[in-house]
Amino acid sequence: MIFEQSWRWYGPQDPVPLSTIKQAGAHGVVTSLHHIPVGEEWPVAAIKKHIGLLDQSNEDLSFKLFWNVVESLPVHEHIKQGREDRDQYIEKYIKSLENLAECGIKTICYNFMPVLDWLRTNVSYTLDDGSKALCYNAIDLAIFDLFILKRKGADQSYPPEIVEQANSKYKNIADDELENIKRSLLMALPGDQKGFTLEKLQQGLADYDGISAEKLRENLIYFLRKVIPKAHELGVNLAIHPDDPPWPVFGLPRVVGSADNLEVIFKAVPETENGLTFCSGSLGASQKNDLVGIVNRFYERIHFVHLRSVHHDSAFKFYEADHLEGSAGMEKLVEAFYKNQQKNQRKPLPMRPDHGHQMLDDLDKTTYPGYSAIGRLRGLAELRGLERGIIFGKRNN
Ligand code: CS2
Ligand code: MN
Repeated sequence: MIFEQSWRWYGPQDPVPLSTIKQAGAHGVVTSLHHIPVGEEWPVAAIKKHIGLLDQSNEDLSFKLFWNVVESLPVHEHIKQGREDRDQYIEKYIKSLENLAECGIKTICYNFMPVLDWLRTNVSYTLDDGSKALCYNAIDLAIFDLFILKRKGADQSYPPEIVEQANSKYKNIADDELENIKRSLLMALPGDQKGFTLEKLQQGLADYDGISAEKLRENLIYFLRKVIPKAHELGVNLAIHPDDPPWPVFGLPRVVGSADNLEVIFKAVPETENGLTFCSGSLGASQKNDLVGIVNRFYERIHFVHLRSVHHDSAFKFYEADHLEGSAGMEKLVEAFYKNQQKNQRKPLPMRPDHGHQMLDDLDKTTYPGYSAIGRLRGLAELRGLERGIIFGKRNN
């Protein structure tokens, strides 16, 4: 197979249980220790306890689940900001890598986005078939930035036509639409129960005052220069997740959004343990990114794959499409993985169907945005079919 079928699990508090993962046909469980505060060491005992939860679910069935990827081992903000005490957090990060390696977990996903992770202006965008998707609309983002956050200089962050449209939409906006924009943007990230408040966001932005994209990149490279030699020794692969969306937001720099960005990061620290989580949805949010080109260019460094697609209504608005639709060009993309795998003789890469639509019975349930069961099950099933078809076609040609 091209991919090791995988599924993200948020731990015991995840409304989608391990039994669903089995029935979705995934063996690889992508998970994290969400209860440990960012920056703290992950003790061996805590890692083993988490593995134990999977083992329990394996007791009576021959269908076995295993923890194949950590998503994420988050990087403390002081490392991203290059604060004086960063080395202390880097040491703890390395300690966590050692402990994970000791427990046999050797693929680690992380990101380097300041303050925020993915950002959407509507986490319940209704599609024509009645299912719900995550949507990003720069006009709504500008409304939030200009009129709710009231960030100094916000109007300079958007093209004039967006500012103009935000101004005119804001004049007549309904209260519930405005509330939905605010709620979506401040959404608790999966696993982070506490959620974001306006004040926390403002404080986060203030902490990055004066930190340019150049500086952020330097701080990433500083981190990698310390961590990658250790990962190399341990046989651990780090896999940076691209920024989503792959451009600056709220004046915060973002430096992991294009092939050029990746080139700089990989050149600075050439070991292949300095790797990539190839996320077609995040990279594909920018129409400038050539997804197949990125796979071909960086294949040896891709240690983990997120597959999903986006539909661009315009250069300023996209929503998450069905996995085989939208702009990702999923057939060509999966084929590119197949060809590179043949050439490089690599084992199947862990792949999960990043997000899915909220649909069918899940429409009445509360789950993490993008992480309801049925939409991801549909995505995974379609991708599995595509994968089988490609392998079958190539073998019989
Ligand atoms: C994920 C990211 O849900 C998602 O979009 O792909 O949140 C991802 O887990 C992190 O950025 C990785 O550190
Ligand atoms: Mn992703």
